Amino acid sequence: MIQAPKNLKTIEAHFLELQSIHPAASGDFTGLLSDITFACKVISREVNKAGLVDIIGATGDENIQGEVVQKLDEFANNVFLKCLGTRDQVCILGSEELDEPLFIDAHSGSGNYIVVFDPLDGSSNIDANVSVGTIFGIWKRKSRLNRVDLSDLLQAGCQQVAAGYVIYGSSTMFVYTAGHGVHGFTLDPSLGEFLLSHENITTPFTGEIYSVNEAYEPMWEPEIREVVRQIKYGQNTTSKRSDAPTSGAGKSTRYIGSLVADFHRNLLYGGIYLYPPTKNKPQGKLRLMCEAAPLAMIAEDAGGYASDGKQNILDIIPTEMHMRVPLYIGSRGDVMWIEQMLSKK
Ligand code: P6P
Repeated sequence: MIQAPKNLKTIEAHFLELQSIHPAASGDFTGLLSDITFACKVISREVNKAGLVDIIGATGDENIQGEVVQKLDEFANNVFLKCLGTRDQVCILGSEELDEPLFIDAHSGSGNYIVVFDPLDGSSNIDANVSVGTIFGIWKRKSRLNRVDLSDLLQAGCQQVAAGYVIYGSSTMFVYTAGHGVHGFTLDPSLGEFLLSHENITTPFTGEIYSVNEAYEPMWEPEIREVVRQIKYGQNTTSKRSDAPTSGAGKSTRYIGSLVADFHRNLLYGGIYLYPPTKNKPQGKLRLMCEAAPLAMIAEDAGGYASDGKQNILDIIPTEMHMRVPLYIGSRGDVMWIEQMLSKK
């Protein structure tokens, strides 16, 4: 006898349910989310066959971050620009791959939404078949009375109306929040549909995992070294694991080198991802608008927290699109402990 599917809900059906909460909604927001979903399906298809066609490998170009642009980076960026750049809903697009923001149809300025995205984060791992991801944040323009300008782009993360990421891993999963819970959808390639698989994701208050590149330890400030030392060996009191190794505080280290993959695992299992400032990167490596702020909205809506070591990531007003910030993100208890430790200095 065939089992009836328990809860066969597509992501589009979920978007429409979300729209029904706002009776006055025009459908623009739903259309925008659907366009982003479609773009990520196209990217997923290419990422998952990258090993089969000559699309991997570097183009030899460099982006504003001085990182060698992988062909899939360019492809993913172009897919987003094609899927979102021709829509009435959007007035500004910002991409980790673009030196400057893209003002869409600056004359009519009809679009209500600003989308800032990292089209393919962790792309240096592509050739090794490691999970990579797309990250996006959506803001609304500040006023329809004025022409769209940079002030509509440079808004704090707490002003986001939605945020999400897609992880291209053993399966492709779309995780997003629009302020009504964090929900995960897994792509069924045979249907070409994202199906609801993780409703109302919440993250544990503390976790047993920490994710940081410890090779930079010599370049950290002393207080950061002490934080990581205590997570590993000392008085980090947030760990509750009964079988903690005698020399440790019970945390295990997991660092994939792909932010979306590390963040996603820690979101589900509990834990913390750290990218502290170093001597040669005094503001850290990660971008506020296309990485930290969207993931911070997701973390917070799932019960977690994100800090730059001093304040909530969501409260930081960007000074420019590619502004970088130190990032401590994940289980609320773990991140607040770090913020407390770093505020003592
Ligand atoms: P590092 C990838 O380049 C990325 O932006 C994140 O996905 C990842 O967590 C981090 O940088 C890795 O940086 O300096 O440890 O190689």
